Amino acid sequence: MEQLTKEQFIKDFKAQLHTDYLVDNNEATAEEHFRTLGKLIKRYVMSDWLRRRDEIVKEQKKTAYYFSIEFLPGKMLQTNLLNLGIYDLVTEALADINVDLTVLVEAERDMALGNGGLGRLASCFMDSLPTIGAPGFGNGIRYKYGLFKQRIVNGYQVELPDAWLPSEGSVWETKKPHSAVDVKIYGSVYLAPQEDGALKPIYENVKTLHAVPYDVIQIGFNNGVVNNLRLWDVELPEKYELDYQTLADRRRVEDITSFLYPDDSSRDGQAMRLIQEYFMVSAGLQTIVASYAKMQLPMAKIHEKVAVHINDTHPAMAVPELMRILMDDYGVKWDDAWATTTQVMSYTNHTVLSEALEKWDTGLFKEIVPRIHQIIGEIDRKFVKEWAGKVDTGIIDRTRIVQNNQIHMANLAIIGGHSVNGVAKLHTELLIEDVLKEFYVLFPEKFNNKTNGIAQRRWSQIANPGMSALLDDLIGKGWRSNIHELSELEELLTRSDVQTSFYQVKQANKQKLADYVKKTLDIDLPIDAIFDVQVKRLHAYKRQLLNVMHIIKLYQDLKDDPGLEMTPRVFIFGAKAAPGYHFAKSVIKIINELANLINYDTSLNDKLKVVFLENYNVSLAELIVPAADVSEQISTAGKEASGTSNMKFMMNGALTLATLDGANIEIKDAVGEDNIVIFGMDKDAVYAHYDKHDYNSRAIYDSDPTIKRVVDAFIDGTIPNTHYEGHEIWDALISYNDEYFLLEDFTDYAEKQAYISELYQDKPIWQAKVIKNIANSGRFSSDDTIEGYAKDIWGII
Ligand code: OX2
Repeated sequence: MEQLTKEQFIKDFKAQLHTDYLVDNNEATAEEHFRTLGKLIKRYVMSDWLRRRDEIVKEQKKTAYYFSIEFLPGKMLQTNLLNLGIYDLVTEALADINVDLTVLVEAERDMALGNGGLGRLASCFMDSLPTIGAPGFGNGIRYKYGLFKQRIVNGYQVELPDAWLPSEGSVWETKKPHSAVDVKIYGSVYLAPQEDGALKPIYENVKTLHAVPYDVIQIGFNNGVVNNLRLWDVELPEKYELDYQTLADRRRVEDITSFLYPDDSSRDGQAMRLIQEYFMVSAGLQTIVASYAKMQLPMAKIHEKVAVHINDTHPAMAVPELMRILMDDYGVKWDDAWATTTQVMSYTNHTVLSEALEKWDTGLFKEIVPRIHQIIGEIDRKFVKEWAGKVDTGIIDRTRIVQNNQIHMANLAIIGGHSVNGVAKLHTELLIEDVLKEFYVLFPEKFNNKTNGIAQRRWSQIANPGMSALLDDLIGKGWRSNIHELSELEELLTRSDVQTSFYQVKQANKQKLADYVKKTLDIDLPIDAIFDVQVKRLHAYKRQLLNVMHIIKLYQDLKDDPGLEMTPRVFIFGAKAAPGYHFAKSVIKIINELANLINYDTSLNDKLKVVFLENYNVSLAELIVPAADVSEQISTAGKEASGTSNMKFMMNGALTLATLDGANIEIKDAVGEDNIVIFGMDKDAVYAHYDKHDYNSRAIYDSDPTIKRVVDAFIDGTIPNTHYEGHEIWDALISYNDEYFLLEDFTDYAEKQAYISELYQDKPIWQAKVIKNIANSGRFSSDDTIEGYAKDIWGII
């Protein structure tokens, strides 16, 4: 953008306010101020945005498209100001006219079109792609309702719709009706032989959806590059309005882009989900192929200009859809279409949990996307034929796409692409050795690792301005554009004035969080306590329950001996449970009731506090992460693919308490064993139990009185109002043999927690570790991660 002055900005701001709202600055609401600023930002970047588009077309740059059913940007205002390089100017200019930027920030609603790590990673990549100057665009769905809003009522999670989208639309998006495309679903299709011997698909009774794109600006950091996140919305096509005569028919269409993850416990819900996936994939690919076609290059060489990334299995239909478009719309022969499709596509796996590897009923495919069903059948048939006689038939049976009338989406993505990556070293190893090992036999060359990263600007400069200012003082401002300069802190680890400064920043951040907790929950948090934080989705494998068990132990210890010397602790949780995930909801109830029990027990003398923060989301994370002393990353080894909050905490100077799982291992490698606290079984120990079937939680329970007492607290009335949930948990741990090995890891976990308490007392040692963590966090930048994707997988830079 052009050089901007404060005066010019104020002029622009006031004029925009007049134009849009007919109000003067001092009359406008925070919401009006926010939207006005958003619009101005868009105006300022418009020429960069257009230039970017033209340059890609003119120079015929190879472009990557990141297809993801989730994007979780949170708020965009601060990131956009920062990346444009006008954050300070705008803050000051607004202050000059009595407008407080922080109030505007509050007025923006979180864009939560994702559940957790997977969607947040996609958004970190959307920030990093323009920042490294790479032509990489997002492709997803413009859900009207994002991830549900969580309220806690009587300790229980209640889910409310998240109506994030204002009626006038998001300020960051631009609707592009002229770029709309039609997507066909349902009906039937048969192949009619043509004179030249080719087969032409003839469709009957299809329903047509109108896919309208909304382009959301993605601004690179201080480099004038603006990329695009394209989100698709559904509309009723006027041309086909007779297909949708009743209100119910129309509603059903509108619902396609209403919710992120519609409830898929019914067949209807599953149909909706499948339509969402196809809708996004088809609309995206039709557009991409059409713009490639304009280049007038051979269609069978589309991989030279286009890369499509399948983020988790949801967009895996990109493989047959690209085949369909190339063959049916552009007349490319199967073999040529297949050769180019497999070079266009690449896939990231985000989990080893088998329940998350999507499988679809073939009947549903046949009904909703009949042509795609046919093409998948043919890909599958050819796959089996190609490998017959070359490898064990068992391998073919287990890797093929269609098995027992189910379509395996991961298999489709792997067979139909040229790259499969895991998201941390251990995760990729596990894919190769275990989860996808038979694919590794077939296609070893496809496998590679890309350890996750985070958009460091958001998690340092925006979320932690206090720390950022301190870093400027200590090592200069270079780290703001080159995060690796943080390593210069290595030389300052033991300087006591530096340690004190970092400590003061942390205390101020803790105070800010404490104020929020006071305001929202009316609980007083002592900021000299250790702030011990576990924020992430609630899932059994993430073991929030292990954390709970340790809190129960501390509570019991303090009740036994109220005079017990103990570093005061504040345990902070934030977690949403999937609406249908019963066990996870019971854990939330237990945490809340335990918090009530502990927080109001004056005999504990403020040594222990527990808070469950409602509605954990990106904005809340920006408040919580900078305030943490301890980062809990305690999943059963081998289960957490990577984790990304672990990186955010580290960057903000929290000490990681972790199992050797996911990216925790790489954090350990980065900071050294002395600067992270590791406990529990490693992946080999966990797998040894799987192999030998020798785990016996009841034996541990029977032989260890401390553990027995903790576990019994779930059912002996210690925690009020949890009769039902307590029994459910007790049963999971004892009757059903503790699937995630909490009991086995408990003793070590509690010991390491005691060690942390001691360590915290020794400020110079603690602070040196804090600074060491910050100093080494640069390696988890998503700029670097995405550079790996851009070079190795997509070949776009
Ligand atoms: C998450 C993984 O659980 C997490 O470990 C990882 O850091 C994140 O993806 C980004 O890669 N849904 N969410 C995930 O996997 C799936 C499936």
